[in-house]
Amino acid sequence: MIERIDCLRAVYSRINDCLVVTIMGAVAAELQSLGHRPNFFYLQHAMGLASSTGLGLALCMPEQKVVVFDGDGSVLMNLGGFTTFARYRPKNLVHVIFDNQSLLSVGGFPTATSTGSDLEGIARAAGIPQAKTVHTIEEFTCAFDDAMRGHELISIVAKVEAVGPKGYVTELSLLENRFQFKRHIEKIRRSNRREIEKSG
Ligand SMILES: Cc1ncc(C[n+]2csc(CCOP(=O)(O)OP(=O)(O)O)c2C)c(N)n1
Repeated sequence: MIERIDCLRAVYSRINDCLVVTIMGAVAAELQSLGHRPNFFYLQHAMGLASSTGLGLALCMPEQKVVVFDGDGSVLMNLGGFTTFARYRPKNLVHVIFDNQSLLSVGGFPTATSTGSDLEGIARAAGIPQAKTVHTIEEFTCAFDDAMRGHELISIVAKVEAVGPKGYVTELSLLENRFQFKRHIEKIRRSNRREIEKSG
């Protein structure tokens, strides 16, 4: 089975120009270990709501690609998120769920995907026909690249091992990340406004 860090490493160079939102814990620490950037926001505490944060950003900034790195436990906590995704279908949102079948960041308790619940099936039934499950780095990279090129909402469920970094606390504080991300969004908005003014 593949490891999430290898998936992140495989697509790290492709997420320079989008807004990236992650859940807290292992994913956030792994992405930061590859190198933090001002376009990355690691949502702390509000488990389940990275997808909703990504949806809000995608709807507010339709010209901007938004990538969410989610977890199975978080998604299971906010299953209604799929139905809201399906209702608004933002064309610029790429939803990646790393399904390690566990709440790894709090000790590894098994989630419902370990007993057969199928997140791709749930996403499809909620109204996201492009949902797909991947099992290899090649499949993951291919699905991610297609999603980044495409103009359709997609949820990619990557089946990964329940392994992560040794620690989840990083040097970047929540507030620092929050203000940096906000400034980054403001910069994009200013530059978009300038483009519109230039084109008359
Ligand atoms: C509302 C709420 N409940 C519980 C927690 C504690 N918590 C933090 S991370 C986490 C596990 C997240 O699991 P998953 O989304 O599967 O990601 P993984 O840790 O496996 O990468 C939990 C239970 C929280 N932060 N907020």
